[in-house]
Parts: sequence; C-alpha cells; structure tokens
Amino acid sequence: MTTRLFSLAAMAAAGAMSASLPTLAAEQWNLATPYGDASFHTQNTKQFAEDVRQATDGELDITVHSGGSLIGHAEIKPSVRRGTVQAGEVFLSTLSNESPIYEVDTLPGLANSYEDAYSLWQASKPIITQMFAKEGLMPLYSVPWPSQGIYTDFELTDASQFQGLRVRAPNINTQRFVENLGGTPTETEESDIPTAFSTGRVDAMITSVSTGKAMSAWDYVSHFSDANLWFPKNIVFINKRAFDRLDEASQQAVLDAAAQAESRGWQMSRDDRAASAKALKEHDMTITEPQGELQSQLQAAGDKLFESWRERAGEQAEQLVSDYRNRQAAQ
Ligand code: PCA
Repeated sequence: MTTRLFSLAAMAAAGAMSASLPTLAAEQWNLATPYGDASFHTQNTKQFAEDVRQATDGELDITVHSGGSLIGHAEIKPSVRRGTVQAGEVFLSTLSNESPIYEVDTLPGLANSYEDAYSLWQASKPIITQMFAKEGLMPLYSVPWPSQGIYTDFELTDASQFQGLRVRAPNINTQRFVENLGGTPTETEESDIPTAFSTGRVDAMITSVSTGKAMSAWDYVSHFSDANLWFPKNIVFINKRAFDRLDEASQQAVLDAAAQAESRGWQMSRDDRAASAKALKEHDMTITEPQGELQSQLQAAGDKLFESWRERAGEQAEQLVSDYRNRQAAQ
C-alpha cells in the first residue's frame, strides 16, 4: 500500500513536470447512442465530447459509442440510470410507454416547422427535466430529426394503398398512425432498416430524409411522400451522480458544451434535411407532397391520434400544450 501510494505520488509529480502526460485525475465517461457515424446527431454528439475534452484540458474524456455498439437502444436509459454508463442518447419518443408526455413530439399537426418544434421543446423541457430527475438523470440537450414522411415503392396517392402494407415505424405513435391508415406497423430500429427490407419483412417506412439517406432508401423504395408529420427529437442525458462527482469547472464545461450542441444540432438538422433530400433525388427517388384526398386522409388519421393522446395525457399535458401555444403565438 505504502509503495503504491508512493509511486502514485511520484507519477503525479512527474505528470506535473511534463504537460504532455495525462493527469491522474482524468475522468473517463462512456456515452452510448443507437445511431451510426453517418448521422448528423452522432457527429454533433462527438463534437460535444470533443468540446468538453478541450474545455477541461482532457480532465473529462467522453467516449461516444455509436451505432448501438455498446448497448442496444432500449437498454441505454436503464444503463445510464444504473450508472453502468455515464451518458446516453435516445430517440425521445421511444419512451412513450413510460408516459404520454414523451409522445408530444410525435403528435401530428402540433409542430410542423423547426420554429414550432423549438417552441414545443421549450414548453416540454421543464416537465421532461423533472421526469428525468426522478430517475437520477439529467438531460443535456435535445435535437430534432427532420420531419417524418412516408417511403413506398409506388406513388402514394390514396390511403387505401395502406391496406396490407407492412410499414416500418420507429415509435408507438408512428405505429398508431399506420394502424389508423389501415396498414400493418412493424417496429424496427434505424440500423435494422436495410435487413427489414431485404428480407421482405417490411414494404414501406416512416422516417426522415436523413435516415432515408443514411440507410440508402433508394435500394428498397422509389418514392418519398413528404407528409411533414412531426419533428421527433433525440435527447442526450447523463447520470446525475456522475455529474455531481465532477469539479465545478468540469460541470460548467459540460453545461456550456451542451448548450452549444443544442444550437449547433438544430442547425445541423436543417442543413441535413436539405442535403438529404438532394441525395434522395440524385438517387432517382421521387419526392412529392401529399395532395387532395390523401392529404385529408392523413389529416384524419393524425387527428384521431391527437384526440386519443389528449384523452390519455391528463392535466400536465394540457398545461404543456397551452404553454406551447403561448410560445408559438409569441414567435
Ligand atoms: N430517424 C430515426 C428516428 C426518426 C428519424 O428520422 C428512425 O427512423 O429510427
């Protein structure tokens, strides 16, 4: 024991003399995300980690494990709660089975632009922060995907085309939406999309242009109906005990880098939306906006979803929506 203490002290002294040696106190964190390196979300989160490293002179070193390489999507939040990993990123609406509050960014007709989506996030942030805090978790930032649309291997012109169609959906409300249209929803992780199509498990999918591009949608489908359904978000969060263990300067570095990641991420989402739509067209995909009858059918399926949410959601959700409406009016 004495020897070990002595050698640690000696190493610390040597470290102090040579700036190139890492300090003994450097804290190592792991951050797990289901999304791959091609995703702008992952690029943003890696930049966040880099900013923290820079700001703390390497005292807090966050390794981002992308593409579900460390932990599967469903296990990320429980693992951060337990402290097995210090940080995680999830698709917020995958938590919808825990509370209807987590459904707010997958409700049709509520927020159909980045401005509205941002107001909705501001209105939901206090409640979501409270809910995370109850589990010993602390949200850092949240960034939207571009709005969701429908990929098919034919031109979608009428909701009757959903009959018998197996549609890949990434969360509960997208599944309900597909059911309301008469289709058969299948929950599939983003990374499993190519296999789901190539093995014939799905015929169509609902997602953004970003995921369409990242998963080479043109290999499986020919049309994207840009229905502008909603702007669902990812959320990056940490274990609160791990945060409390950091010294004050490192805590501040995390918070500052998180604020930057949030504003950078919203811009990245806009840019990626434009670049991805362009890539889909370059791969000969046809992009249309739903018109006439189809538009009203999608609207009706969306209204049904919204009404059923209102019934389930309760007072807290009513409050959230009214706060959102006030912010939207003040934009
Ligand atoms: N891409 C992810 C989440 C939403 C999106 O646009 C997915 O489809 O799984």
